[in-house]
Amino acid sequence: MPLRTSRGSGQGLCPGHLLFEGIWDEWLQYFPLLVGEVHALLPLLKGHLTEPLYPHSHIYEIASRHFGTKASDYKTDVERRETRRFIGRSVAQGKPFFAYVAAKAPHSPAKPAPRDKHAYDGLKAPRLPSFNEKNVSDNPPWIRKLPRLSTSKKAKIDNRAEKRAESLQALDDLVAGVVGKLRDEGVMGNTYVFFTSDNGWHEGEHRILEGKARPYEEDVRMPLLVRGPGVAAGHQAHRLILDTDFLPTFTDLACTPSSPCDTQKWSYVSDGRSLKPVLKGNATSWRSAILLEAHHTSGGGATPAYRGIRTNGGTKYVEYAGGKKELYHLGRDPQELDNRYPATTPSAGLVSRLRALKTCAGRGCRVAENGR
Ligand SMILES: [Ca+2]
Ligand SMILES: [Ca+2]
Repeated sequence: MPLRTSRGSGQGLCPGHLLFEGIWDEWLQYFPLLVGEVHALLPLLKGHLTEPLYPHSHIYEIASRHFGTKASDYKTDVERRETRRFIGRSVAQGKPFFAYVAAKAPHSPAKPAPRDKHAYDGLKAPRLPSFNEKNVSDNPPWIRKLPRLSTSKKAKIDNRAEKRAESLQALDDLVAGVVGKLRDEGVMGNTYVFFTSDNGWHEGEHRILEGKARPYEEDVRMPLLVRGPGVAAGHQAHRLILDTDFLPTFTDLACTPSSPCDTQKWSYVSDGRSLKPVLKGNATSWRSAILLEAHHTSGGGATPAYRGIRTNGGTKYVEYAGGKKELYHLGRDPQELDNRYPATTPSAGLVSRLRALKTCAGRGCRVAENGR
């Protein structure tokens, strides 16, 4: 269960060369850019561009290549083909390889591949108990002021859900193509495959039409699927995982005595921790709480900046800028329908632990997460 946090040095896994310098010597790297702005990396990195599924461009090291609008230029398909080519080339050269394949789908505009555009005609978004939440009298004012979803709003949500599901068909093809290539090349027994996402998404839950970056489970909880040597098939691990864990995990798995890494160049303390013991099923201790935080979130139900704690026991306590608070017990209220604050106040221990998490730095964050 990976959850997002941005606390600390901010050095997690990012699509750049710096953090992995000295480990891998060849890169397959995608930077989806608008045609005509291939060299305009800065605005992209600042998040000012939206990325269509096509036309698009990919940067191969420092060279770039434009793609058109033919069916075969569909972005997810290009990524599947190029990743397979990269794997084949790497295996032929007998080199270790790392492919960070960050597909755009199902992100907006969620345009399906032509072959898939009727795959889920009529699909509706999930109607979770929190969908179009009936009672928001317990919620903070920015949720309270959201009207119940109208018929046209629900239709908009459903239309997007249909397109998202359809755009994911090509992603299924990508996953099958990559795993199939690893198998065909005979390297599956020595390769780890991680499948996850970078954020959750609202589709009408808590009356929020769309969006992310709030402290609710819809926003912060994502699947994490891993296969590889020593990972037992079907094993499930219910641990608090953060995306900052990926960098230390990948380096831990890749840097072995027979394949050492030049880690002396690293001048930072990772915010995350290696998942290797969790993957192998032999973790003896693990973090028991994490920090949730975000700056002001715009969109439906604009949310002030917040910092919150989520424990492995299922308690979530959030403090917003301006003084509003939310407290949920996920064990008996997994949909977060019943904010217990202020009828129930958080324990002093929980409050002080949140304070420790939001003020920690470097190795101190590990202590705060462990709670001892
Ligand atoms: Ca359709
Ligand atoms: Ca409620």
